[in-house]
Amino acid sequence: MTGPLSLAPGVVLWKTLLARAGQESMAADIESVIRQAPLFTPRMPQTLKPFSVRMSNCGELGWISDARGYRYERTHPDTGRPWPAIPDSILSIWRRVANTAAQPEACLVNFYDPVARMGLHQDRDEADLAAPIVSISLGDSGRFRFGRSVRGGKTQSVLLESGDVMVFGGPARLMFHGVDKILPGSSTLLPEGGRINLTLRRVSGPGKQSPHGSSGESQ
Ligand code: MD3
Ligand code: FE
Repeated sequence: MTGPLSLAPGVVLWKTLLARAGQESMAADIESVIRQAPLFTPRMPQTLKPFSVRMSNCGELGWISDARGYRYERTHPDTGRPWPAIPDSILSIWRRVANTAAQPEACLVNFYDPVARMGLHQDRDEADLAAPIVSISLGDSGRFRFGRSVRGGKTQSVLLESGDVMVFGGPARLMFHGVDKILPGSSTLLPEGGRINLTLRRVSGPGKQSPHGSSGESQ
C-alpha cells in the first residue's frame, strides 16, 4: 500500500488498501450477503433493457432499478426480505477513508462477468451529496472511466485491481463515470472469475443519522 493517490479534485485512489488476506475474508463476507440476498438483474426503467451487471445490496437501503424507476428500497425486489447488514470488514474500510462521522446507509454489490460493463452515468439518487462515495474492487481488474460533471467533458481512465479503494467526494460527487471493460483472468481471488465492486453511500439528507433507535423521522 503506497498511500492515497489524488487523481483529480475529490477523487482519491488507494491502491491495494486490502492485501490478499483481507480481500479473501471480504469476498467470503460478500458470498454470505449474496446467499441471503441473491443477485438480481436490474432493468432500465423506460426500455426494460437488462443491465449487464448483476446486483445485490447490504445495509438499510438498497439501490434497485426496474419499470418503476431507479430508487432505494429497504427490501430485496425478489425475496421481499430486508437487506443483510453491511459486514464489519466493509464498514471498517469506510471508517478508514470516508473522512466523515456519518455511517453508510447503502452498500451496492455489483457483479461483472467477463462481458459486463457499465455506461457513463452520474449517481444522483441520493439526498446527501455531502458524504463521499467509497468504492471497493475485488476479483478481476476493470477499466474505470471518469470525467467532468457534465456529459461530454474530458474523461480519464484508470485500472482498478482487486483490493483497490476509490473515494469520490466534494467536487467529484456528481462526476460521470463507468466501467469500460473487465480483464478476464486477471485475478485468482474469485474461483469463478469476474469482478465485484462494492459502492458505499449515504442516501438520506444530512443530519439524518440513521436508526440506532432514532425518533423515527423520515424523508
Ligand atoms: C464517481 N459502479 O454502481 S464504483 C455504480 O465499478 C457504479 O461498479 C462502478 O458506478 C463499479 O453506480 C463504479 C465507483 C464510483 C461510484 C460512484 C461515483 C465512482 C463515482 C460517484 C461519483 C463519481
Ligand atoms: Fe455509479
